[in-house]
Amino acid sequence: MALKHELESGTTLAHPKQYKVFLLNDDYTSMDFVVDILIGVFRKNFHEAHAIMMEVHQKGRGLCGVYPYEIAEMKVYQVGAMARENGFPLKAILEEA
Ligand code: TYC
Repeated sequence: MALKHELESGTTLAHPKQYKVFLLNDDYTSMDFVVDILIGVFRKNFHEAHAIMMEVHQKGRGLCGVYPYEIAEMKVYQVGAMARENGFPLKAILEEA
């Protein structure tokens, strides 16, 4: 739906869909590695990263950020690649926001 200012100004602004990126829990990835991923890939500070990691650990998944599709997809890919390089099964998924 067009925004009010778009209707009033006669312009159409692009507002691409946003995608949520979630980390998934597993039994093997170290807590420290998940915190490092949240800081390095999702730009969280240590406090936020630790809280998200614990939420994933306790609830099964946790929201890491909301991005345009191409950015969300790249973050999912980076998590998978860094996890594989470090021998962990850690996985991220995306979902339409
Ligand atoms: N459950 C893992 C452990 O006990 C920690 C963990 C947290 C793994 C978050 C993945 O996305 C994850 N070592």
